Amino acid sequence: MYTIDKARQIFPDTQTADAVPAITARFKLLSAEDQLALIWFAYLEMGQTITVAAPGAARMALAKPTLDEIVAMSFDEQTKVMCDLASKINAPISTRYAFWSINVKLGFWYELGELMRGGKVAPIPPGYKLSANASSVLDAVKKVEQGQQISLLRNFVSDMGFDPDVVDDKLVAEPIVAPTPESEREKIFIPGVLNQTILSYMELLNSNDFDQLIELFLDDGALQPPFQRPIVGRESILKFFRRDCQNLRLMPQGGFGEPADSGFNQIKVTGKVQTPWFGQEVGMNVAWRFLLDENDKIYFVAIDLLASPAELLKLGGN
Ligand code: ECH
Repeated sequence: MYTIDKARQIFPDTQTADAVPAITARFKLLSAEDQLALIWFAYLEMGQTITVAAPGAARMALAKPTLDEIVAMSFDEQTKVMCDLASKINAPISTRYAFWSINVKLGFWYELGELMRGGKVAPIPPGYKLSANASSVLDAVKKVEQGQQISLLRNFVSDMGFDPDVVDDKLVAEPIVAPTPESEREKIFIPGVLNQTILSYMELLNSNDFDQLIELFLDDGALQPPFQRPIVGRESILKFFRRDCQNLRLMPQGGFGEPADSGFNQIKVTGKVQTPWFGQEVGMNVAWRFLLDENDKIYFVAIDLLASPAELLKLGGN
């Protein structure tokens, strides 16, 4: 029989982008000032090649009152709010922030960045000099590929705020979009993969049809997002889909399957994923490692950010 822990080990030769957790860990050791300045410099540099899509009004509505509050403050107070967020200090805005879904957090910082540019919010002090450690972390960020860079920024933003043990049900997330009508859904073909569960998984996620998507999972199934622990059980996975997975574009390119223990099947798919934040400008190289039971229900799926594009080709037979 499989356990989630054993399932996590399928396709062990998949090389994930371990630069991302390594750089994230080094980032966490920096001072709040250095963290904010580093992100600012990294963001400016990335802005030369890619543009963030401005978040929609629905997402911004949740952060708007807080942004208005910040704009009304003095520069010193604004700087303190940002430093409190980075140092995860127990302060009103830091606590509020902890309850926002990742996309609300990103939208909040997107807008602060615009306000900093426009002179309405305190900038990073002109001429700010990063510590030696911080510039070495910044160099590391600049060296990895774009999909890994945006994953790093997302990690930095998601770790901020004072987290008094956030309860899932109290999380504040943007409204749920309607699933794409059946007639407008795009059919998925994956060379090497005929399994209908896998094809449906991709089509349903691309259509924001989370209610159908969750039906593909076993009750005690699990989903492991990149660099995270598995989310276990249908209820938790569905919450995650609704909260964090709207408007993704999965573009599988190839895959293969093979029988596993106890009548299960393991299937590995590789391809690209686009986030609504960057659209076609950034295609992240990912692998999906599926473990299906004898009725083709998903017991486990891991989504990995790959170390390099070469990993896309590491499919059966080598
Ligand atoms: C400024 C300076 C002060 C401090 C800060 C600033 C602002 C920073 C800003 C940063 C914006 C960053 C953004 C990053 C977005 C990253 C998105 C990513 C998405 C990855 C998604 C994946 C999906 C995978 C999945 C698949 C499945 O099959 C199942 C579901 C799931 C500059 C002011 C902070 C504004 C916008 C990396 C890989 C494929 C697991 C979700």
